[in-house]
Amino acid sequence: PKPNIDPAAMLMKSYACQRRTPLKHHNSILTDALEILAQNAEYNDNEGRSVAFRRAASVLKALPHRVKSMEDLRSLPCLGDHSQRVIKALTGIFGVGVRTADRWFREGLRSPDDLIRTGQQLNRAQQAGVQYYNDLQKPVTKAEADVISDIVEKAVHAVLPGAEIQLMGGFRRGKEVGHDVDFLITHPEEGKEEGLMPKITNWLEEQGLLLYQKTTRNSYLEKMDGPARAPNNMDRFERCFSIFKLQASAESCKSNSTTSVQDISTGSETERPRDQHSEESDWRAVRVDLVVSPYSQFAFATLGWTGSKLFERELRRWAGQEKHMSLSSHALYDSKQNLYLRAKTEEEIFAYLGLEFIPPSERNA
Ligand code: TTP
Ligand code: MN
Ligand code: MN
Ligand code: MN
Repeated sequence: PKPNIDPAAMLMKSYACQRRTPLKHHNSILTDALEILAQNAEYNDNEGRSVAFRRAASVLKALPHRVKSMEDLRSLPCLGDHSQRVIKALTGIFGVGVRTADRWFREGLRSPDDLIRTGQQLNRAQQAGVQYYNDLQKPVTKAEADVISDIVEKAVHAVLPGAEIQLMGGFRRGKEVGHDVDFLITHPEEGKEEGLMPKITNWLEEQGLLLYQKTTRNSYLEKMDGPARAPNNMDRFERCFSIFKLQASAESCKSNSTTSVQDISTGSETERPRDQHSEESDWRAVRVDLVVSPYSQFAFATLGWTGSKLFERELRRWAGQEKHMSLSSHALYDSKQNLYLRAKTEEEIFAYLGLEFIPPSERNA
């Protein structure tokens, strides 16, 4: 078949200073994703990669129409194989995996709006991902994480007094912003934590604080997940992927109300489909991960859920290659002695691994 030739793509100049790049353009879903990757590369001190992503995003901003097919991309300058693959994945939507994104892309869909317009069959997670797309793109601040911590603490203590709650992930490492808020929950009396998650989510739901949740049960069995099993990064704790409904603070409410509804609804550019949550509301959607761990695994779960992801990967690599041990968020197994090493604290795990203890704030690898 003859390739479709896109004249705008064919005419695209390769230097940004040769082109007109408007503020509002037609490919923001793709350019947002590319710019996040550019930022990541920047954090990892990979300037070449970062600039490559920014150039690719910039080309799409200058395109006078929405990208309609992978063919369109092929004739564009500055869009290498890698950027093309990234675009293909469209993974910026919560609940959308690479396979679904790929199918949608091949069907010509390019944005959450397209999904709504064409009446795609969406599962519950994807519906939430589309509905709260704008909110979920916005970073979560430490202040917001603190408000959510209070809510989670209240919920957990309402259904199980004596339970312990710990802020995990990026915020435990001292980050100022994150893409979500992570919590680890346990109870000093082993067994008390069993079946805790549905009670927590019920409580939150009754208070109208949950927009979406999907709970998976604990499926960890030491016998089966132990040394015989290939190391797996996914853990088997009872856990809940959720989206919280977070009321805006008094301060930001005030600044919202100074913008009149009329201002917002003029001009079709700023109008949002009804199915998407508006940015001018007095609440926002925030991704929250809740994990429940038995007390005996709490130290391993704490270490596993603090991150960063690279730090975790390197810990496991060190354990395997240098110590002949297998580390997961559940346990540490010593292959030479054929036994599980028990630990009550992260410090003990570092000691077993023959590593100097590194505090959470210095695990931002
Ligand atoms: P994330 O919340 O994905 O990452 P983060 O908190 O470091 O950064 P961000 O600000 O973007 O949210 O994951 C937190 C930690 O949890 C990470 O170290 C990996 C771990 N983790 C698991 O152990 N199992 C899992 O299934 C997932 C998704 C994460
Ligand atoms: Mn996180
Ligand atoms: Mn993340
Ligand atoms: Mn998370």
